[in-house]
Amino acid sequence: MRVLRHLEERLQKGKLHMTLVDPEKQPAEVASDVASSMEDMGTDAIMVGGSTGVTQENLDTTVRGIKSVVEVPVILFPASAQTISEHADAIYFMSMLNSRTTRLLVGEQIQASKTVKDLGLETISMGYVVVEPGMRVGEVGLANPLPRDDPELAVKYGLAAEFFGMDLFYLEAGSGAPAPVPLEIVSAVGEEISIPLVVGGGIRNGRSARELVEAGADILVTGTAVERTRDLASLKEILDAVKRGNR
Ligand code: 1GP
Repeated sequence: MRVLRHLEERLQKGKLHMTLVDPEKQPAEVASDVASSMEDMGTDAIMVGGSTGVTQENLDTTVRGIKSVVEVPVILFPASAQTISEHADAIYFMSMLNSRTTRLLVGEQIQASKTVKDLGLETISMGYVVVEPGMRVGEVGLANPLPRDDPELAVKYGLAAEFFGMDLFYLEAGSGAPAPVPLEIVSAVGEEISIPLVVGGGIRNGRSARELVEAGADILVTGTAVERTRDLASLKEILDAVKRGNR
């Protein structure tokens, strides 16, 4: 089944969790173990990508390793057109809507388009907005980070993504952010847009996860909590908070 359709069907039943694995941060065997334990805990997809340090080799070996041990979809979360793996199930065809450079708005996507087609990768189009503090991705992406006290601007970005026909809208506080995207922003955007709202960056415990899904996030992404803690208890707490109330 196509990945987007699979995710949409699961979203009919409730909220989703995705695990972000950065190929630079650990060898492929470790990444595969992490992905496999996250699948056992109920994660709905594995995203593979990172802002820096992703090479064709570490990407391919990581994606292949993960694919060999999980059944959930493996989706590329690309930083540029340079590193795309044919072994993934799909790729986020994403635009950083608040980047100051046309390179991340549309330039990398133009460079990548023919390769993506030739590899037969499913594309899932996604509007991506970096929220303060933005961390590394905000810096390398030359973002004008969305102010944490401006839910109205966030809504405008979300609606623009929807009206462009994008499949998903992602609010990103940045990997390793000290706090997730503010709840006021999540609830304002969640109320206005009709495409699924993805929220990531700085989600470390069950309480944050629960508050974000209650505020209106449809899909939560965690990366650092997975890498850093390997603390099964807090990861389980996050998964349980996301899945609570799912049918
Ligand atoms: C990064 O939002 C994700 O794109 C994950 O962030 O590493 O802080 O969980 P964390």
